[in-house]
Amino acid sequence: MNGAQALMKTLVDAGVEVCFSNPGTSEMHFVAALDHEPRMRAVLTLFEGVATGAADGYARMAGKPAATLLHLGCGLGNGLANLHNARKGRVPVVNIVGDHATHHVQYDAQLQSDIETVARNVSKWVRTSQSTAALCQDAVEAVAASMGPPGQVATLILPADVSWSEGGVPAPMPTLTVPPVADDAVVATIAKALQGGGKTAFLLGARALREPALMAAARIAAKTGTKLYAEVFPTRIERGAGLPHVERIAYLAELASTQLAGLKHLVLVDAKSPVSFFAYPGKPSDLVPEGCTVHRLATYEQDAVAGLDKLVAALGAQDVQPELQTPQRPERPSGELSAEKVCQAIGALLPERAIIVDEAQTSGVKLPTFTRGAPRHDVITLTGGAIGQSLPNAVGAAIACPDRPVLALVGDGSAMYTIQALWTMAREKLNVTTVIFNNKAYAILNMELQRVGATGKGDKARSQLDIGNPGLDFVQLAQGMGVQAVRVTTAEEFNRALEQALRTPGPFLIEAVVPNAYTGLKLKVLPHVLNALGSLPQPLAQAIKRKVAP
Ligand SMILES: Cc1ncc(C[n+]2csc(CCOP(=O)(O)OP(=O)(O)O)c2C)c(N)n1
Repeated sequence: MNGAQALMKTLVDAGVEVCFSNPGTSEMHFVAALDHEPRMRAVLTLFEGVATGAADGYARMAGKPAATLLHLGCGLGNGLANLHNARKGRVPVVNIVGDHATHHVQYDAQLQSDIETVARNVSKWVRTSQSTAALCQDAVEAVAASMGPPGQVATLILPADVSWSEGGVPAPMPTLTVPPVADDAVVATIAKALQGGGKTAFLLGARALREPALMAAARIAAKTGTKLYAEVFPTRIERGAGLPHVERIAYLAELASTQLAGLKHLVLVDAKSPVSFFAYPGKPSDLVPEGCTVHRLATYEQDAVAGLDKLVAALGAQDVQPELQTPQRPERPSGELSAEKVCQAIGALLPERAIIVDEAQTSGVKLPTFTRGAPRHDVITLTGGAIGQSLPNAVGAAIACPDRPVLALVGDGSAMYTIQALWTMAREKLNVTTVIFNNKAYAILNMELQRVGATGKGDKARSQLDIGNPGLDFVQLAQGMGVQAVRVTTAEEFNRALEQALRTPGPFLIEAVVPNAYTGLKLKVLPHVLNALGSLPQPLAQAIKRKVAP
């Protein structure tokens, strides 16, 4: 066996069964080795940001890593933004990055670069494999490192000669360590805090937003009156009818402060203490209110479900009935289309066990409300804030869960970052419905321009946020990549298009032409409303929050 063949076998034996690739010359032996390993599915992408985002989406749904195959430092660099999103979501990904043969490095040829430096920005584990004999041991260490907990990006750099030389020795996966659980003293302290009176809340993140953790947290909530919050951008949250409803912390710091105001105790479960997404002049970055004690029931390294179960037992809440979301759907919308009506239609028509990949930005503000009582579904979000994630994530989610419908909701600006994902959807015949909100703008940045206190509101500044000139034609873009597509301008057309998309096998794209929700009056008054929130009574501030969010 050569190194590449042994590596391929090792990866599949370790459970890595899909490779999202965009190869070059230095990876040719790995590509050739695919023919010797029928258990490895190879999925070609036309940009590295698609490969890395697909690996991220796959792992969020499959619960185990996929591999990427990337071409030296430049290929890895192209994939960095979505690896960043995976890192922030604590998602396991194994990068295999080809490099020049070891004897070629001295010549500083065209594609020579410092791959390890590029990799380190996103990877907890980085290694350049030094010999064919050691390669497979390196590979299983990479897979084990990626799985954590916490899940993380591991990057194995594979020199071409290590790959092509004979003498590869497949290696078995090491036994993974069992994650520790919160100790008794921590659990006792938290149990006491939750029973001590005053306002308390959980902040649930990553693995704590899946059913077992949600049910345990909801039992505690029912027993103690503790509020359940999810982190702003969940890696994967299970929600809908029959599951506990969890409110997400708002993206806008002012609204998040309203949610958290008056808390005496905040319990983190696989989540970090809440901070503002960006800094704003004169505003605090730390969102924990004064006088609130922050507790950590599960760190990233610990077992979140076991920690919650331990707390359930400490509180005697095992037999408490958790409050569960009842089934409820909005009416189908009618009339002129808006982003809000698209969200309403999705709430009305969402199929069973759908996977929503949400990168709708300003257009998705009402989505959680309209889908709250829809059939049970998963939502994947933009964990690291680096846009261009949803179309690649949808590719990976559809490959991980071929029997589930995937709905990618994406702003027109975000879609353009990794639009090539449509081609992979067509090639692999993936059941992905893509909804593009074409509002001809980077709308969220219109709002941020005001919020950061920048003075630039002239034509030159505004033109940097306007993507309607020339207008983007997503139907033609999709058709050019082999994806069936329609453009809709009314709610009735959208309802029909969504029904058609959901019953059509393979990918389908709906271009929803919607107005920019952040022009005109809303844009002018929003910063002032947000500024005033802190000084308003809680119920009024909460009511405004529901109206003006994001
Ligand atoms: C990699 C990366 N580049 C740039 C940004 C800054 N950014 C945040 S949102 C946004 C525009 C989003 O536009 P669109 O997807 O059309 O959604 P809308 O704001 O119109 O709702 C940009 C450029 C980012 N978050 N990540």
